[in-house]
Amino acid sequence: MTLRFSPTLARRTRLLGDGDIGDGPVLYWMSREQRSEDHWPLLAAAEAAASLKRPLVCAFCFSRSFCGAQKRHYTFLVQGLKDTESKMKKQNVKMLFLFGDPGQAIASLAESLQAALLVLDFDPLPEKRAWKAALLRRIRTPLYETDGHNIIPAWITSPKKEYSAATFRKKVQPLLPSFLEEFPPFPSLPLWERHTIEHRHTLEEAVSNVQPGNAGPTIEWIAPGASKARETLRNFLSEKLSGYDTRRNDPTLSGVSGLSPWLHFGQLSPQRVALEAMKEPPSPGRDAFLEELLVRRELADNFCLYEPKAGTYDGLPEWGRKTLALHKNDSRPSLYSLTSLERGETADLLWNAAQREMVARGKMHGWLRMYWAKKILEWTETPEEAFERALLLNDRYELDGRDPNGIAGVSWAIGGLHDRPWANRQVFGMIRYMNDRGAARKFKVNRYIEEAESLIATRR
Ligand code: FO1
Repeated sequence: MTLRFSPTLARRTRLLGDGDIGDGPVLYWMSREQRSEDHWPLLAAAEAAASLKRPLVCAFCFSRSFCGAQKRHYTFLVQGLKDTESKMKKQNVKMLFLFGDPGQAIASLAESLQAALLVLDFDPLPEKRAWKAALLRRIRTPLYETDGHNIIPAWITSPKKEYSAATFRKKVQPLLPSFLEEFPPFPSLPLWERHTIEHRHTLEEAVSNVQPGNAGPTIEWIAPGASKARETLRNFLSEKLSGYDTRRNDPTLSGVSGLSPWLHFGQLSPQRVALEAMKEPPSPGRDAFLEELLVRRELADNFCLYEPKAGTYDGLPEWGRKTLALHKNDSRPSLYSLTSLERGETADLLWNAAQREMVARGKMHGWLRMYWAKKILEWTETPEEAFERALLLNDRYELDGRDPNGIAGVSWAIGGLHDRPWANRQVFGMIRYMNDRGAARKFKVNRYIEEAESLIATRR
C-alpha cells in the first residue's frame, strides 16, 4: 500500500525504499532539522500518522563523533533539542534519543517499534549519505525522504551538479513562487501510549556516550534554540535587512544576519526566514539577502548532492585542480605549520585576528572566511593539504561548520568551485586571488582587528 501525501508534501518527499506498513507508530528520524515547527519532514510524518490513525514518534541518534565536532557544538545542539522536545510534547510527538551508528540504531528502533513507516530529513552531507545507506540496507518498512532545508527540494531544482550561482539561479527563479509557501497546520495526533521500558531513551543518557574534543572555549554570545532564532530573525529584518547589500562585506559593521548557527542545527527553517523576509518592503538589501539564502545556500546542497567526492580535494572542479597542479612547485611566500595557523601566529595580523575570533567565538565574518581560506592555500606546501587544513579548522571551530555550506565555501576559496578562472599568478594559478589590499578597499582593517581582539578578550 503506497501512502498518498497531500500535493505540497508529496512534491517535497521521495520514496527511498518500499516495504510493508508496520503495525506501530510512524517514525521520523530527526537529524538535520532539529526544530518542532516550520518543518516539512515532520509534517510529512505527521500527515502519514494522521491518515493511518497512528501515533508519531521522533528519534534523534547521537553518533560517536561527527565531522570533528567539539564540546561547544554539542552544547548548542543539546540545548536546542531540549527546547524542541518540550514543544514536541504539546503536539503529542514523543521524542526518543539514541546513541550509536545511526543507520543501525534507527533500523533496530524501527524494528522494535514495528514502525508503520519511516521519514528522514534530506541532508546531502557525505557523512549522512553513509548513514542513510546503512539504514536502507536494514529497514523493512517504507522509507521516505523529505527536504526540510531547501525551499525547493534539491532534486527538483536541478537533476545535476550546477556550474555556478548563475546557472543555478536560472533554475531556482521560475520554481520559487510555487514553493515559497506558508506551512500547513500541524495535524492532531493520538498520543503514543504503548512505550515499554525498553524505549526509555532520554537525551541526557544518549548524549552522555559522546566524548567530543574540547577545542575552543564555550560559546556565550549566542543562545541556542528556536525562540532565540526567531527573535534574532525579527531584529535583523526590521533593523538591518534594507542595508544588507552595502554592509554585508564589512566585518566592522554587524550587518549580517548571524542566523547561520541556528540554520545549521536546523533550529530555524530557511523557508521561515524567506517567508518573513518577503513581508519586508522590496529593497536591494532584501534582494542581496535572498540571493545568499535562496541561491548560494541551496547551491551548496546541490554540490554535495551531486558530487560524490564533495568535501575532498578530488571533488573540486577539474579546471581548479589543473591550474593548482601547474603551480604546485611555485615557492610559497611563507609556510606555516597547522599549529601556527590554529593559534593565529602568522605574520598577517588580519588573518590572525580572524582565526583567533573563530577559535574564541566560533564565528568568522563571511568576507574574512574567503580571505582566511585563500591565505591557507598560499601558506601551505600543497593545495591538497591546504584544502584539508581549511576544512578541518572550519569544522573544528565554526559553530556553523560540518555543513554543506562550509564544504562549498572552502571549495570555492581554494578550488574555484562555482567561480571562474582569473588572471594567472604565483601559487594560485587562475584561482581568484585575495589579499590585504583587497581587504583595505572593503573595510577598515585595523578597526576590525581592534574589535576582534576586544571581543576575544571579553568573551562576548
Ligand atoms: N546529526 C545527527 O543526526 N546526529 C548527531 O550526533 C549529530 C551531531 C552533530 C554535531 C555537530 C554538528 O554541527 C552537527 C551534528 N549533527 C548530528 C548533524 C547536524 O544536525 C546537521 O544535520 C549537519 O551537520 C548539516 O548538514
